Amino acid sequence: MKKVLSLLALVLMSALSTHANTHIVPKPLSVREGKGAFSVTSRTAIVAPEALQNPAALFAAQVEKNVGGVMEITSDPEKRAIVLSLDPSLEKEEYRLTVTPKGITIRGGTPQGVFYGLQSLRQLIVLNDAKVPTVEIADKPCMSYRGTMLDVCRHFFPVEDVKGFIDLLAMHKINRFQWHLTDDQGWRLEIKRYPELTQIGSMRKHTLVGLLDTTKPMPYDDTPYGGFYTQDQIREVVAYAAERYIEVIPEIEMPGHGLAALTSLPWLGCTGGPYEVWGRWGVSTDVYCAGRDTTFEFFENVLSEVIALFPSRYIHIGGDECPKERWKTCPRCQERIRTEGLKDENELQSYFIHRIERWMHAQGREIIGWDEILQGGISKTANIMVWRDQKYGMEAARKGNKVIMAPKWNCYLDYSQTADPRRNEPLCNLRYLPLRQSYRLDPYDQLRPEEQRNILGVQANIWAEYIPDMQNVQFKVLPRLAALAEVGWAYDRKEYNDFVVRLRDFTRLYDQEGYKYATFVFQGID
Ligand code: TNX
Repeated sequence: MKKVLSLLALVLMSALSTHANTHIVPKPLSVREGKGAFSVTSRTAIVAPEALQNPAALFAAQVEKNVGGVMEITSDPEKRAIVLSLDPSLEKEEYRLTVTPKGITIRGGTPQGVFYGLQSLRQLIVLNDAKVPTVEIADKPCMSYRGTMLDVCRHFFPVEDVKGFIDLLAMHKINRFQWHLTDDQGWRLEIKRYPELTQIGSMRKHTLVGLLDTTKPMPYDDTPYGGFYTQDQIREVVAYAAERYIEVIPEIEMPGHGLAALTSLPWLGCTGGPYEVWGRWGVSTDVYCAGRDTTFEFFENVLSEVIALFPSRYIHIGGDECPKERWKTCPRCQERIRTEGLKDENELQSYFIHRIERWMHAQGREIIGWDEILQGGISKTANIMVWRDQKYGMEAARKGNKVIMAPKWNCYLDYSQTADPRRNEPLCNLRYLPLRQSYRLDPYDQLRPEEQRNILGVQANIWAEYIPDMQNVQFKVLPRLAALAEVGWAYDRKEYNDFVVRLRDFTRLYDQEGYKYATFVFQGID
C-alpha cells in the first residue's frame, strides 16, 4: 500500500509540474536538459536530404495536429528548422537529438535511427505543447529484435486495422511484426496454388460464446465468421510496415494448429477427414500428416508463395502444441518413423521441422519456431521463440541457437491485467499478467555474457481468442506493450517506478491518437 501511495504521489507530481518535460518511453540512453525551448510550428521547416524524406514526411503527418499544420520538407538548409542527417559513426538504430532555442537537429546511423529520433521528438512535442525544451538526447536500443505478434486467426482484423496496429508498434520503436496467419480457426492468407485454403478454410460456421470450458457442452453463436488477406493486401501491409522500419515476419503453423487447412484439403491429414474449421479454442488433435510426402510438397508450394510476398530473413513455421495421437495410429507416420530410423513421435516432429528448415535454407531464408521445436532434437541453425518457460530459451542459447524471448508469464498480452478480471476487464484469458510483471522480464537471466549474445531480443504476443476487435486489442496491449518495448530497447537502464512516471506522460500520446488503453496502474488496481 505504501509503495502504491508513493508511486501515486510521484505520478501526481509529474502530472502537475509545469516544467519542461523530457520524459520518453522507451527510456533513452542519456538525456541532458538545458535552458530555454524551441517552439515548433507549421512554419518550421524540416530540412532533410533525399534519403530522409520518408521519416520526415511520416513525422510531419504525426505532429500535424500539435503544430497546427503540415510542415514543409525541404533540402535547402534553413535557420529555424528541424535538420535531419545521417551520421555513419552511429549504429543502425542509434540517434542523437539536440534541441536548442535556435533549432533542432537529429542525426541517425540510418534512416531508421533518424525515424526513432523523430519519434522521441514527437513525444517532446506532445508533452510540451510544441514548445520543445532544450535537451541533448543520445539513444540506441539494447536488443536488435523487438517484436510483437498479432493472431488474426481466432479473430480477423482487416487491413486498415493492421495498419493502425503497425502505427502503434512504430510509436514504441518496435521493429518486427509477426503476423500469425494460419491456425485451427482460420486460414487468412490467399495462396494462388490452393484457392480452397481461403475459399473453405477462411470461414467457420460459428464461434464459441464465453470462456472455453471443456467440462461442459460448448455454447456457440450461429454466425458464420471469417476473413482473409489477398496477396495484394499482404504486399500493401508489408510495404506500409517497411516505411515505418518494421519487418513483417509471417507465421505459417505446422505440424499442428492446421485444422483450417485440413478442412480445405483433407488429404493433408492422417485420417482424411471429414474435418471442420474450429469455432472453439484450444488445441486440435487433428494435425498435418507427417507420413505423406504430399504434405511436404504442399508446404513447399505454400512457402514459395509466402517467400515471394515477405522479404523477411525469418519465416516463422510455428511448431507448437502438436498432439501426437493421430501420428501414433497413422500407418504412414509409423512407416516414416521406421524408414527414417526415428525413435518416436517427438523425433517425427523434429524430422518434420528439419525437413522444412533444409528447404528454407535452400531458398536463403531462416526459420523461427516456438520452443517445442526443441523436442526430439534441434538443428544448430534454427531460431527459437520461447513461449512456455524461459528455461527453454536458456537451454537453446547455451547450445548456440539464437533465441527470442516471449515467455507467457511476461509477454502474453491476452492474459488479464488485474487479479480480478471478471470485475475489471472485458471477457479475457483469466491468467494474470500485470504491467509490472511484463516489465520484470529479464531475457538474459542467468546467461553468461557470451551466451547472452544468442538472445536476439523480446516479443509481445497477442492471441485473439477473446479479442474481437481493434479497440480490445489496444486495451490489451496498452500499456503493457510499452513495458516490453522498454525491456527490449532499454534493458540496461530500466527501473519500474521511473517507468511508471514516464508512462503517465506517454499516455498523452495514446489519448491524442484516440487509443483505448488500460489505466489500472494509475488507479492502484492490480
Ligand atoms: C498458447 S503460444 C498458444 C496459442 C494460444 C495461447 C493463448 C502458442 C505458441 N500457442 O495457440 O492462443 O496459448 O494464450
